[in-house]
Amino acid sequence: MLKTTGFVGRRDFLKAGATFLTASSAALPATLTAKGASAAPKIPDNMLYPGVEDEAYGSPSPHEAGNVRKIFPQNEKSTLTASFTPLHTQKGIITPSGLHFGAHHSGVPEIDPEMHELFIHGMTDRPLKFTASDLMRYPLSGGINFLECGGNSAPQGYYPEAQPMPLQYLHGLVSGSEWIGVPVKLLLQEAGLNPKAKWVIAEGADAGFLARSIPLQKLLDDAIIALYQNGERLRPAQGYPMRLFLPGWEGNTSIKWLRRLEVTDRPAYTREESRHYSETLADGSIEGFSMYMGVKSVITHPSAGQVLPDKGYYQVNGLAWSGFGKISRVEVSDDGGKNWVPAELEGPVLNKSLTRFTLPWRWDGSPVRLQSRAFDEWDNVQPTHEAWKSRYFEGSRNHYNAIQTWYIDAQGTVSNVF
Ligand SMILES: Nc1nc2c(c(=O)[nH]1)N[C@H]1C(S)=C(S)[C@@H](COP(=O)(O)O)O[C@H]1N2
Ligand SMILES: [Mo]
Repeated sequence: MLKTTGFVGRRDFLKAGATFLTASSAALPATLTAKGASAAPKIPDNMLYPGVEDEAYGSPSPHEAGNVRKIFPQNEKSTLTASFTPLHTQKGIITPSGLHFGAHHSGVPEIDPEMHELFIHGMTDRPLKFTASDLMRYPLSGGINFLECGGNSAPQGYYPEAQPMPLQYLHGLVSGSEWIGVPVKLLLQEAGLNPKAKWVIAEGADAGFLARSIPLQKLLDDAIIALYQNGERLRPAQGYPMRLFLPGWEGNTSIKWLRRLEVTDRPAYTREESRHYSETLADGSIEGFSMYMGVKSVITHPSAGQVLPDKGYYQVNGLAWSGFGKISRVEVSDDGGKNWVPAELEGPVLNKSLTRFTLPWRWDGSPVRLQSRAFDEWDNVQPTHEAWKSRYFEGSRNHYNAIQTWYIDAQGTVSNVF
């Protein structure tokens, strides 16, 4: 077991058991050392009277009112709004629907589900149209997947200096949900595909006519017209009554409020794929149709915006994901990437899904550089910040997936550094 750093391997942790905890108990918060637990607990007031009635649609405890998204509002130059998921509070691979990140180029349209129709037309044997209730009659399928904006973590790629931002602003344009809907393949088969068809133009019913060209193959593979998110109908901001959902692909291609799938033999080069979501490489050439979201991870605790109250024992944990498939392993370092220790993958490790990782760690109180790097089942690995920068032209910001470094100073303040 590598012991140059403060990480405690899972096996060592279990073997040492109580010894480890006692040895470090000086650094444990009072609640963990169970001081005064020998006396029976006092009966609190809330046990003396029955509580209040439940609500028809449940809501979080008022004591958790601070657990909200941060909104980047529309301004005089742009109708884009973005809302950032509080990743630092999320424990688990599913983001509560009310905390799912949002990216809306022209606001959230108000749509009556009875009036909204999806048209499938173009190079098909017959055109088709569906309301959401028509789609409900098909067999539904889907899975637990992440959704990430191509512009997530943009400040890291864009600015020459690391910005003093919390985790939520730096990386909060990714979330996890269970998405359920109709496989697009079923609908395309029913429409009958012209053998020369290669692309499908997907268009949303918002004021910006947001549209993307999608290779037909993806739609025949694992794409769905999502109707449900986390067990209930989509929220308006997530595309109610129906959205395209493309597991693992750039968030922008999962067209919300989907109204049209036009089957063609060539891409349309829409605004979103020529201007907004194409990348300029270091040599000045343009990389278009960069659909897959790369392998990525971030330590969510400790993370920028947090302060470690004291030296001693902490459970380092975070989230990893890859648009190509399953996460195979995550390694962590507390010496700026000289030594790497394997973290434990916790809970289900699913295809194109957020995946939890964790490792016990003892902080000795000296300044450290804490990092994680994820690998996926295809052996893709996260690049360093420098390697990422050298691939792209100055000022690029999309598809940033480099290793995140959190600097913890002697006071325990965690901040973003390169
Ligand atoms: N019609 C339409 N679809 C859209 C968008 C939009 O503004 N309009 N935003 C896109 C972008 S940039 C992203 S990252 C995802 C965000 O989905 P979410 O808001 O459900 O998180 O939806 C995509 N689909
Ligand atoms: Mo996006």
